[in-house]
Amino acid sequence: MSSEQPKVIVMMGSKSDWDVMQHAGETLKKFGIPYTSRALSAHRTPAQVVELVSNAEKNGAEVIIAAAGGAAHLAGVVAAHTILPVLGVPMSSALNGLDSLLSTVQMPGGIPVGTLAIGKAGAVNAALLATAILARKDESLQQKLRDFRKEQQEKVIANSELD
Ligand code: RP5
Repeated sequence: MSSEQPKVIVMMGSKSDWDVMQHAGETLKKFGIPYTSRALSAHRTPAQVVELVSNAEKNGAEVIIAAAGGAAHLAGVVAAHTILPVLGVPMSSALNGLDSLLSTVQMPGGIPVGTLAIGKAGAVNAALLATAILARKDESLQQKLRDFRKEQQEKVIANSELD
């Protein structure tokens, strides 16, 4: 979490998701984006989820990332209570995250959840997508995204010879 007003809220259904979701936080930090992270569950703490999400817009948040595993309804519940873009990250589970993926991605038409990959890749990509959304009205963030892509490309090229 940073001291500035959070632009991104990183929510997850349980503290046990943090090992993976910290990668979303680290990625947002890399881009200098103020965020807050909260472990709140759609079924264990429904009132707290609704309170946080329904005040998010007026508190200055612009994107919400919501991660959950198993019967993963957190992202859908979050999306039901805000018009902010909601990015869902399925957590690994007893069924290797397939249940989480389907629960998160299969939103009936009308309330969208932009769903990313299961686990760490999804956590990182949710943060990158949140960055891209914020970058639409922030040129310095656009440049940071370009620099990030260039660095990534250079690393792959530098290590492309395998034998
Ligand atoms: C979900 O159940 C959480 O998002 C987590 O992925 C999973 C297991 O939670 P714990 O039992 O570890 O708290 O609600």
